[in-house]
Amino acid sequence: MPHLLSVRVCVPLTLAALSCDVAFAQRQDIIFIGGRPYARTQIQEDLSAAIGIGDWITAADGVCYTRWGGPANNIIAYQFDRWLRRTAPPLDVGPIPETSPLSIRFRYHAGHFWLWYPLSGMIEMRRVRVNDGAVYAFPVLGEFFVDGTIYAEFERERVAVATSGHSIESGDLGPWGVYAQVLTYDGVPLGPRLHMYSDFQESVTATGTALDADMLTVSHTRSLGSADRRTAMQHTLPGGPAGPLLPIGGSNTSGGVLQRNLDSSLIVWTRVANQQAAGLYLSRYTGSGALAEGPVALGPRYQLRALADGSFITTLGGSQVQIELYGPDWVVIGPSFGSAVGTTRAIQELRGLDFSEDGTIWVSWLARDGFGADYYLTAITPLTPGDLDGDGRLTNFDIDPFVLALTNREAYIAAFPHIPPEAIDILGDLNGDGVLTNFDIDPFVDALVNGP
Ligand SMILES: [Ca+2]
Ligand SMILES: [Ca+2]
Repeated sequence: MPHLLSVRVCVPLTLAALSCDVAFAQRQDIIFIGGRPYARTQIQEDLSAAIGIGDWITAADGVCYTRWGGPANNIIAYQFDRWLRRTAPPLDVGPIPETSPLSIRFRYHAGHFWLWYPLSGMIEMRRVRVNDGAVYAFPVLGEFFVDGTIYAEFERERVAVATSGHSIESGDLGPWGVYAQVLTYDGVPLGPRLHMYSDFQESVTATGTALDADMLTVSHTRSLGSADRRTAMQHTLPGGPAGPLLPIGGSNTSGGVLQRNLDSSLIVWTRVANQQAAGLYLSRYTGSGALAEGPVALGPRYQLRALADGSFITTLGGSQVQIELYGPDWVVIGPSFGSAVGTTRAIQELRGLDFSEDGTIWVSWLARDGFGADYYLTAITPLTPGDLDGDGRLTNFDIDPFVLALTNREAYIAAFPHIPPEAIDILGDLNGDGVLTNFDIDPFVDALVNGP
């Protein structure tokens, strides 16, 4: 059995020889969520041109990658900016692991794709980077593990990994348990692999992990017979020992740590075990594990993605893709909104969802009926006053586009074809009268110098 850590070299992989200049059928409109304007951009997959847009989404820094199983059994990643422009050719990021596709986790972080997954008898993690058109894969973790489950979280050049299953130590099957370890991005352990919890009935599964400067947190759910589950978290220093079990929720609760926030608080999700429709709950714990807020009942909600300030998006069920946005105070912002700018098929299904730090919401979804299905990717991008170059921030690079939009709107539209013309008066209106005029010049300069 190959051991990834024994191959510590960069492996150049071939670039997928697919063109990236095929125009997607694109639709765009402007929606308001809680009074704030967003551009909603939708593109449709073009299978006749042999180009997909992928399904699972990972987004950060205003960049979105989608993942698709390519024809040669490799994972193909597609890169888009916040206006759904393709900013790189399709990338072949390596073979699909021989495991359930549902168990492959995929994240874009710190300029790398990260993939982690259990295999038969192994757990593996690798990161993949693109440089001058060449693709390099770096192994991060490869450990013998039977029936493993793996979660990972990233923090300041470190990755925290929580696993459950049978560890294999020196060729011997260890006890079933939950384990945790902190590694560098190159896979160098920063401490021992910690044995967090054991259960000889094989009834405990890791459900999440979080890391900050000196605290590693692992959550897990135990099955106490057929009708009861208990969820708990444990804190530890990266060097151990594992802390006591801190119960999360009551009886028959499944759940886990979703993430650690900028203020070191922890967001934890729970639901009554095996009752998806009974609803999702969120709680906030202090860094030391005391319940600070919640559980807040969200009702029947399905996907959940949060930002480090505590704001999050979640999805409703039903025959249309509907999303809700909550602020850092966990108060819902406006009514729910859809991912579709337009489709001719009646039933919509969510495929992938993410939320990036610039506030953009990314959705891959399909629309189907008795005759077929169409695949779409939508970006719902906040419109920031003064951000005339559309990168999400007001900076000196917006001065020339602001002047252009003010003095020659036709030329601005030609220079920024990805920004909908209806957005110009939203982006350029700094004095709040709804249109871009000379009266916005002074407030624009003021916002540039002093902040919005
Ligand atoms: Ca800008
Ligand atoms: Ca104005």
